[in-house]
Amino acid sequence: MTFKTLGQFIIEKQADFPYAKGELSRLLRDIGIAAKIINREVNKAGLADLLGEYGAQNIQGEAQKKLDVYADEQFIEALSRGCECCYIASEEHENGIDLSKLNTANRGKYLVCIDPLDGSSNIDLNVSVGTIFSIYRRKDSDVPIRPEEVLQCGIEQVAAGYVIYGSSTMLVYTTGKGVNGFTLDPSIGEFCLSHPDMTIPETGRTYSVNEGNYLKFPQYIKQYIKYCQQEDERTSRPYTSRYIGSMVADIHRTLVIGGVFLYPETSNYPEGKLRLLYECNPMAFIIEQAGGRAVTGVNRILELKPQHLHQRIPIVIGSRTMVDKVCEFYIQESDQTSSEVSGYTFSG
Ligand code: AHM
Ligand code: MG
Repeated sequence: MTFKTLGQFIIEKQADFPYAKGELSRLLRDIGIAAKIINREVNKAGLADLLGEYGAQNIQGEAQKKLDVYADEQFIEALSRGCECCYIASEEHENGIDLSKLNTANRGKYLVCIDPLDGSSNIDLNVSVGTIFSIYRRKDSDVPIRPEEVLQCGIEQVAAGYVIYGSSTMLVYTTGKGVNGFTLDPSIGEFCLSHPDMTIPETGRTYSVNEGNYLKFPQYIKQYIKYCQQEDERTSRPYTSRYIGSMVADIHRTLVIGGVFLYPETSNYPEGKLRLLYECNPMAFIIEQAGGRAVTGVNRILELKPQHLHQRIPIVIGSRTMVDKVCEFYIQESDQTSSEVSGYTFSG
């Protein structure tokens, strides 16, 4: 049986973009290469002294793991080598990295936002972790880059994807024309097309939320969780609860079998925990492209105008009818509390 490799697939799809001269294809290929290198290290982390803390904190005040730092270095190196990307915003860095300052020949047309190793608190436990990336196009690549250029709305993403380092390693991405998944064949070291044209089921039977935070959730989330737990044959309730605590793994399951993933605002994280640029926008783009929906509670994530690099937001994402149901509870609560709205700035 012959499989199409990621490289072949990317080249075939290049023709879908009228402006494409191969840069985006090369950028996606570079990301694929970095993912393979990280996969190699994740697989042997226990043997190669790559587990545990690095001994520093990132901008979020979170302890960095050795693999967080390793993955971050690999992506920056891979993206710096080609000249397609001129600016990187990484979850691990306070400020964006202007690659045109490191290499004056770099006139790259693309900006990349990346969470190099998401869910890294799971890494020492041999639980799936992932990489999440998002690519934007510069408005004008002839003028020097300004850091604010990376604060584009999610609808402007030209590509987004994730890599899941799980029982097998997969790369799933979209360029706005559907979602395709590739599984790494370790015998040939290539990502091969295994999940063409992925679509998320219209509804599911799984809800995914850190229920340990239940008492800290807003009322509409508590009500939705109770709704999930109630018996109702017609809607296949009670739903099953599944939460890995690794966004990539939780979203991957949600994409494949349907369901809903929620990380709402809590009293510990009043704005939500997950980051708009590195986590929520790319996942929202993928899930919408697969036919699902992604909101903050009621507002579409892809239309939020980012305020700063490390902005966090609440997220409800997954099968359309399940997200719709959460929105119903949100609206009911807002009606009760005199239409209080979230205070985010929107593009439209
Ligand atoms: P990270 O980027 O520091 O790894 O944090 C993000 C992770 C997500 O993968 C996951 O969905 C979430 O944090 C889990 O948080 P919690 O442990 O609070 O449930
Ligand atoms: Mg993360």
